[in-house]
Amino acid sequence: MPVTTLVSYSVQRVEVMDVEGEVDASLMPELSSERIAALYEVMVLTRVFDERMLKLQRQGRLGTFARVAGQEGAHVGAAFALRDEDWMVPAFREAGAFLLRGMKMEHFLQYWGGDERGNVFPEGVRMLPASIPVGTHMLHAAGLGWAMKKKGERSAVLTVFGEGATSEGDFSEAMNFAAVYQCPVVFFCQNNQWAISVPYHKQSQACTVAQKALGYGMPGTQVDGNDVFAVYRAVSEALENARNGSGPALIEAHTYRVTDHTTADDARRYREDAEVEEWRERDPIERLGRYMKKNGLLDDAGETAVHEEAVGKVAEAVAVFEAMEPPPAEELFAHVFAEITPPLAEQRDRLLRRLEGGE
Ligand SMILES: Cc1ncc(C[n+]2csc(CCOP(=O)(O)OP(=O)(O)O)c2C)c(N)n1
Repeated sequence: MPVTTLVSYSVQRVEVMDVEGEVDASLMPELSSERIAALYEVMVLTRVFDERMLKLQRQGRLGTFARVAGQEGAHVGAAFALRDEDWMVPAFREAGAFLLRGMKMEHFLQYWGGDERGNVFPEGVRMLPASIPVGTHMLHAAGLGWAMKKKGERSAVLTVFGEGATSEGDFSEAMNFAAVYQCPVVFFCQNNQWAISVPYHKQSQACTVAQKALGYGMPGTQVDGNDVFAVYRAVSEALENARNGSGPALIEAHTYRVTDHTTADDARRYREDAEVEEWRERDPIERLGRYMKKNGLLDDAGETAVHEEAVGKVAEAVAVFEAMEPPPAEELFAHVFAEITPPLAEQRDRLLRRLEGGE
């Protein structure tokens, strides 16, 4: 009886721009100077916003926040490839994509301040709210993609999640469904290598996330997630294939979370500073800045101006957020069940009585 190889696989990694900002011209995606400048501005705005969020939380002016510093090349680069008619289905570590897709910064602040009323997008923006439950939203993305296909829309869905989410059953169900029904969904994994304190090698025996695509019958590619051009190139291609009816794809952006998991975490307790420093050297914003300077798209004065403009925008949004009326106490109990359960109703009524001084 012969032994034959039924399937063999290889996983490709795409890199377009190195740490010094040198690009491989044959792989460089088509992007005008204006678009590159816009990309840079959103990435800087995201970084400035992220740093401000930490300070606000430390000063007791904000509930919590899942920081994104170091991951701007990945999620901003991916969202930048979307068209207005595409949907984005995010997790919770994509601040730059929320801003890029049109969520008002003051509403984003309101949301992380614990007020659900901040969870609003301008009319017509095709984006679902943040998904704090890890991985559940990938199923929503598959369903959205299926609906779009049935309606004959020529658009696609981009869903973003961490590598930890690929250990959830929801990932498997969503990937399988999307592949079987050839839904126009791009599964975009920000592999930042840590799921809170669990490193990737304890999370999975697969040496890449990208290779997981093989088992579902869809293409899987890894990109340097700190190289915004590689991310943009891979996601644009995958979205276009999806819009054209070629089905779903998985893209793994190999990146790193250089900050704590959230403002409630202290990453120094479970990982080495040297590892973090190594990744700081690969900073996606500095890398893009180097490319732009080498190509006459940015100078020192321009760099300062972009930074200052971002600081101004964030300060304005913080002022609007802090002038907002706090939510009514009963809001705490809304938005979980369509019809409130009796125990929750009892808790709500007790809280309201206490606040009125009756208990
Ligand atoms: C279903 C579910 N289980 C556990 C948690 C607690 N939790 C929040 S974030 C997180 C780690 C997620 O890691 P990953 O998917 O890699 O995303 P990252 O936080 O690194 O962006 C966990 C376990 C949760 N929010 N939801």
